[in-house]
Amino acid sequence: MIKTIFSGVQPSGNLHVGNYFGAIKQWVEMQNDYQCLFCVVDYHAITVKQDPEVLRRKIIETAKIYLASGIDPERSIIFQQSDVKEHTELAWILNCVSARMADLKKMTQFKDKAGEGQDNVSVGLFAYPVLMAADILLYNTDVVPVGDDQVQHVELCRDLGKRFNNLYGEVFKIPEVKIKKESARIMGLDDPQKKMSKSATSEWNYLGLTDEIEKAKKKIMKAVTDSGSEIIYDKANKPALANLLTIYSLASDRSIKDLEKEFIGKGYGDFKKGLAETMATFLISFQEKYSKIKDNDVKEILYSGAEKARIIAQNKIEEVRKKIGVLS
Ligand code: ATP
Ligand code: LTN
Repeated sequence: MIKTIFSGVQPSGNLHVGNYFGAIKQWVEMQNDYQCLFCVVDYHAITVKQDPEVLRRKIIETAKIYLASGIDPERSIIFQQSDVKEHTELAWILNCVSARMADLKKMTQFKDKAGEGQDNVSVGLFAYPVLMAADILLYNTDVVPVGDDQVQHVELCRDLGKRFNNLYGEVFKIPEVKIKKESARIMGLDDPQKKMSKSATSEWNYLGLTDEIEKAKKKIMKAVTDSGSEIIYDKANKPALANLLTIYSLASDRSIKDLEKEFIGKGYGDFKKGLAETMATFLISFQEKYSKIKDNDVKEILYSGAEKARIIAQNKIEEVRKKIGVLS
């Protein structure tokens, strides 16, 4: 039987090459072999403050990025999370019957995002991994392709699913996580110790997929580098260069070894110029596809995606409701 994959991106901030190489690119490659659901997870985005107008815009932009990347709505289901109410319904049920405070307190993303002010962030930010578990469990998902910052959340999803099954019998399929080793964690251009992130405080942290080309080149030229001048991949001693080499290799489809050879005897300046040109070519081609997609077409795709997703989700939630005793 054909296996199912489920994944999603939050419509917050500007999607960057980390999102693309870490997550979306592998979705595109998996479309031939799996039944795919790709969600724009807007109810995850509201765990932190959002401007309603900007959020509306970002939902469309995120779906456009899926399409421009090569997600095919004829083969894959693309939809908006808030359009399928079963996600929040199942999240509530899991909050009550499966999730424990102690599980959620361990989540490193929560600790990072909440920082010192844990008492003042929304309850939603704390409970966010339970909503993510609901997203995944509703669709009998086999595989969840994500970047490595989400691995802990998928593991929690597995635990919540198993705990429910132990209490009520086999209702949920327990999914596997899938990461692409070489691109699972792209680091920030301004700080190679932190992952590239769309909610970064500085725009010099990320290379946005819709960044203006000259700006993107400037970001590369300004990216921090390490001491020394040799172009070699050495993650421990040259983390900034290792990250730039990774991005170069992914954007050009060339091996890191090959790039090291090309830059023997050359310095960071030449290397960055090469990367800036390669990135420009990549972004121009991406943005050409992106700009051709019309908002109204995106809205229709999301609408019909939600109709398809809802059928699967409704079946699962009925089963769950029966098990816990709220459906006669
Ligand atoms: P935010 O900073 O708002 O949390 P984000 O940049 O981490 O956003 P998400 O929407 O949380 O992006 O992530 C979407 C997908 O992209 C997830 O699968 C995530 O693991 C992946 N991803 C995010 N950042 C990176 C990165 N720097 N490298 C590789 N994959 C990433
Ligand atoms: N939490 C994820 C986005 C997300 C997701 C999901 C990913 C929400 N639901 C289900 C995979 C499967 C993030 O912030 N990157």
